[in-house]
Amino acid sequence: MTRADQASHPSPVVEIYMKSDQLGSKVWFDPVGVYIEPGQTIRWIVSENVHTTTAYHPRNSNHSLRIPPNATPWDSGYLSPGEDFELKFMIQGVYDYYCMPHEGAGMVGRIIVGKPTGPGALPFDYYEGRSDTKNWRPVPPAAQKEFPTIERIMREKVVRIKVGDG
Ligand SMILES: [Cu+2]
Repeated sequence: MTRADQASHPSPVVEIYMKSDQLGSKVWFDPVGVYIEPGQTIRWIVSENVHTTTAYHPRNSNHSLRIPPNATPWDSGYLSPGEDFELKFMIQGVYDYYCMPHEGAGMVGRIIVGKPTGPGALPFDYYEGRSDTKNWRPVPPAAQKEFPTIERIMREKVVRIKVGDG
């Protein structure tokens, strides 16, 4: 690959930091919303506290499906400061994920790979009333409101939560 080729291609790895304030009362993914192209890799890195990155998928403790149906769900397990977890995304769509200990505190994130399609693009209650999804756990209200909209991620490509302005 020539230097010019490299410059015209997106960076192969995009980093998302897993953050916490000193008291652990505020926890978040930074950035909270990211747009990438198929073939790019996300690397989650813990800055403070202990976190997971876990896909919204029934295989992860019956959480509702909010990644493309043919994509493989992930769960990093608990990660400590300095540890990281990497995943390469090949299938287009919206991927919603959470931090296991902090989902109720609203620590969630959204990745869009190419086209913003799939269950992650649907309302949070899209599956209600279906018999095969009876045991699915809904996204908690505190988490629902932390997801950046698809429109905003498509427009800005990288969306960060502002911390400290109340
Ligand atoms: Cu967390």
